[in-house]
Amino acid sequence: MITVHHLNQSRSKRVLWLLEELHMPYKVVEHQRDAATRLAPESLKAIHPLAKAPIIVDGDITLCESGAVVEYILNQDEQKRLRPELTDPEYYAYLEWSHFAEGSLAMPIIAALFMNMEERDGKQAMDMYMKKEAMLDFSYIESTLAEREYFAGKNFTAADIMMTIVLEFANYSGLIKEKPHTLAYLEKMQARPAYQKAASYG
Ligand SMILES: N[C@@H](CCC(=O)N[C@@H](CS)C(=O)NCC(=O)O)C(=O)O
Repeated sequence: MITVHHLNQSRSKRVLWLLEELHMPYKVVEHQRDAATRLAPESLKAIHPLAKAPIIVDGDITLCESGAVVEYILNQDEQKRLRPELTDPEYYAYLEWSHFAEGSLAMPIIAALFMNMEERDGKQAMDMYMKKEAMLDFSYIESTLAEREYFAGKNFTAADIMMTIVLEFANYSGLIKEKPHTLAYLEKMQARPAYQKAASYG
């Protein structure tokens, strides 16, 4: 059985959510962020040298990096759900959005969370970069969600699980407040029972 090392308010919600959607059995070990630094505790370092959530352990395999963990779990699913087949026209949209979530979108969003904690004059290189990235990324997301129900197309896939968590971080920083399709999509994802079960871990 898969053991999920879950850090509160973190990307490990993706893994719990996916396991809930697939009705796969799992065990959760909870780790709490340091209240002052928000960093992961030493207990996570004992599981994997990177000490970043999510981490799963399944027999001899210990795996971190949420995108890799999601693919690992999808590979275990005999019914092959939540990832379009290679021959499905939705496959490459699935692939692009799954990678976009961590490869492109996470960096400016996490940077925004930290920048909001500082006094800034709005003229530094990072502020310029953030302005450009935020406009580009969230306009692309908004126009995609204006014309399709889910990121890959007509069907809910694991790409939605990858994207929703970073969109939640973005919403927290006020980055999508003028994006009605993105906000409606976020609400729809958060209403899914499997999401709610995952969110109940904190
Ligand atoms: N790209 C990695 C990011 C992992 C990551 O940064 N996780 C955060 C939680 S969302 C973490 O463990 N932070 C605690 C720390 O860095 O001490 C992934 O998708 O798994």
